[in-house]
Amino acid sequence: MKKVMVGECEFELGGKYITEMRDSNDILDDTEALRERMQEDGYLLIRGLHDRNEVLEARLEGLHILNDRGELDPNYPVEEAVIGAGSRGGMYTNEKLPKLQKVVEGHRIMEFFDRFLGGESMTFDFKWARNVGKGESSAAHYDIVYMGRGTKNLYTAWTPLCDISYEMGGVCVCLGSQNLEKIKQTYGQMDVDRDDISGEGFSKDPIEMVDKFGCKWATTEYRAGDVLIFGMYLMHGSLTNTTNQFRTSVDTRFQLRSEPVDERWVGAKPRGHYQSGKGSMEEARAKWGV
Ligand SMILES: O=C(O)CCC(=O)C(=O)O
Repeated sequence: MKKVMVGECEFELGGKYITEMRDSNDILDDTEALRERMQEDGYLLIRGLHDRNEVLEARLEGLHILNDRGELDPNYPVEEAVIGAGSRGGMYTNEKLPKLQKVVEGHRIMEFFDRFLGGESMTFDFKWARNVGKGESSAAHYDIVYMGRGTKNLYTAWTPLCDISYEMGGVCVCLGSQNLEKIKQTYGQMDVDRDDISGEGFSKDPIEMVDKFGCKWATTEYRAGDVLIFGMYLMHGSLTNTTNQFRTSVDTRFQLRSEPVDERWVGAKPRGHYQSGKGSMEEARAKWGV
């Protein structure tokens, strides 16, 4: 059986802790069915929504920046994104990435959201373009705690910028976590800046999401062109990158233009987070009783 790493834990895919996601390409033209699927599964995986070549070009645009910074191993072609000695990867924040913008603000995704949301959609100007290094993963979290000052009818689109194997570690979601009312009413009301609590996530222990909260993880291998869409109250994280190559991906946000917007993430120079996140999540969870 295939083994996958979530954080520090190794699980059998198809076992008690983690299963394979399903895609929604069969219902892609049926907007009502997509909305129902989102309610039911908490996510929509759409294969090949983007033009694969445009996605790969967008990735290369970013990799050249990493290469100029000396973060790639010079013994390999830039496209292989082999991690250089001592390199930490991280996110692009101020760089201009027109090819990336062309994908993540392109007509395919905007039209999808216009239809799915039932009105003119918009996307935050800030894009979370990530280069995830060896041994790294994202801990379980809701997105609402980072971007919840506008409408709650907000969606994340997570876009792999290359083919992402289980070993390279794409996003995994926690099935049923969109219905964990107590967590939504406590952790889900938090704002990392207002409350100055650590933004590192709700839980670094993938086992507790299953054994304590009754959810099951789901993931897949992604291909450049795919997109994974989910709402603000779906607990998610990522598998661990166990390869020597950067896992390149970008996450972006979409909402109706007519609804309130979280001002931290829009404008020519989005303000972003402004607190250091000193407060402990463990203490906050003990107080909330979750
Ligand atoms: O790419 C990752 O590891 C995390 C992405 C994420 O948390 C998100 O898209 O909201």
